[in-house]
Amino acid sequence: MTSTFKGLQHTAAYNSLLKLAQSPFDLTGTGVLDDEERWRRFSCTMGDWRLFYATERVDEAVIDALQAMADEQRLVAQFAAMRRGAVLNRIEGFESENRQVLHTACRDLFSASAAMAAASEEARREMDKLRHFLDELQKGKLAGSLGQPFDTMIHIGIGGSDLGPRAMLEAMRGLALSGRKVHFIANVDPDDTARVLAEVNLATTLVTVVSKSGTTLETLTNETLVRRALEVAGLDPARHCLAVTGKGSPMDDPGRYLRSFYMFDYIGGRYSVTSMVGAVVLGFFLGYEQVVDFLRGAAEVDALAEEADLRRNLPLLLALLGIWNHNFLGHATVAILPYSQALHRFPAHLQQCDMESNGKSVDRYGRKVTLKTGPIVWGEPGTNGQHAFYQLLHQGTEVVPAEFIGFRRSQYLRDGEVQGTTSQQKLLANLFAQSIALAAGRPADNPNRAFPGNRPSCILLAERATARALGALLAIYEAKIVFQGFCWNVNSFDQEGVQLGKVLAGGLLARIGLAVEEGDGVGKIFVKQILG
Ligand code: G6Q
Repeated sequence: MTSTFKGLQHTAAYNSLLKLAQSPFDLTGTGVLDDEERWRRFSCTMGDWRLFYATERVDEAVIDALQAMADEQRLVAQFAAMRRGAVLNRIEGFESENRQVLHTACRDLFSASAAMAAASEEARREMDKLRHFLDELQKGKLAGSLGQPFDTMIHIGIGGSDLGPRAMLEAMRGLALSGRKVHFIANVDPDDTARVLAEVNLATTLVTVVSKSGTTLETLTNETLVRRALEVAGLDPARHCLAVTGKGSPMDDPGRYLRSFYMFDYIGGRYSVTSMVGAVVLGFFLGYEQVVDFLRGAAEVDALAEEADLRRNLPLLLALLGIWNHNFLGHATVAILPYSQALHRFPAHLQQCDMESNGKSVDRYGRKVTLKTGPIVWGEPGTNGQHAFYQLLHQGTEVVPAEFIGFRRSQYLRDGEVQGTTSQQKLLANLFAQSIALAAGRPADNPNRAFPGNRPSCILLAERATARALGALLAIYEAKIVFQGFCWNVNSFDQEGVQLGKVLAGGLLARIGLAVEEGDGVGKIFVKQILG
């Protein structure tokens, strides 16, 4: 079989990198981290964001070899082809989704010539519908079925239809329109719905049901529960519910909804934040202009990620530093550590986006991979994490590469000096000190108080958590994940493991009814032992 794409182990640079990994750069050396030139050289700016990677175990030779690997694998060319509509969601020679990958088109609305004009045109149409809808809301032209204006939104969706929109909405709470409230329901646990219903006034609530497939058990169940609650409250669900779904899905039934918005089969769920999946709830909460800024930030990164020079392409750099840590230095996980309360759900979004994309064992030709693919991604906001799992980061036997994320200024711009410093200064001092301490370590005669150092990390820094900076951050990570998938030569855009979960639960539920009468093995155990 002739393979257009090759995994990194088939590149000439792979062997150079293996050799370099035998004696990686020593960060514990005297003066290494005081060297301003090292900090300047190992940093990269893209739009609102600056990446500092002086605290990674790299030198110029490693970066040169990573560049050679990127060139050999044509990583940037593949990214550019993705933006222009190449059918990359496929496994060659086997049945697969066989689709284009065009989440970038959702935000390619700002340049004169979009990379994929037809898809951007569809995105533009949905954005126009959204603007019109938000305008009507703002002007009080839309009201609930008892005539009261809407001030609350319940967003129902799960997985890609929940995590990204929720992470980004949480990240922008400080920018919300006054008086607007948003709640999320994802879990099929009835307590998730009950908790939200107990908190809202349904007469002033819009319910956005988000499901690309329009068939997801959790979402349809929660929609039904909320519709029933609306009816019990004497309200007409068709005047309170909005749909965001795929064209032609079972939910594409405009008569049942006040408005229907669409996303398209070339947008994967976990990459759908900048489609209507995220835009409707963000628009309600923040207003249309902030959504435009958010998309603009993402679009800027998408265009800049076509830069071939690794040292000037931030997401590519982040991706290849990750490959260096994972495949060459052998670290199994990566911690995402935002020193920002606004980003408290961002690690959860990346868990999905990264692990669902690159948690794969066969390559794009269906062959078993021979190298480790996606790492385990986890994290929590600092400084909270410092009082919890950082013990393991500093002294555990598992070395965990860390990606710190921070902002120079707070989002609310409300801060106060306590004991001579502001909270923002304390927050950033902690971020910086942790990165340095992990890298430099600290020798001590008492082995229990010694810190080995040489634990790699990098820092992503922006001025403030604005809509544009957050759109850019989202796109940086989406592109990082895509570049890594290209590097491992896996299809980062399907999710058979998730599909399996959907089928498994459905199958078991269908058997409950039959279980007792027909003596069905697993069904019977479930009914007797689990349901009780
Ligand atoms: C994302 C996955 C998955 C999906 C959910 C919800 O990439 O495909 O997390 O988003 O299973 O699917 P629906 O949007 O179709 O309800």
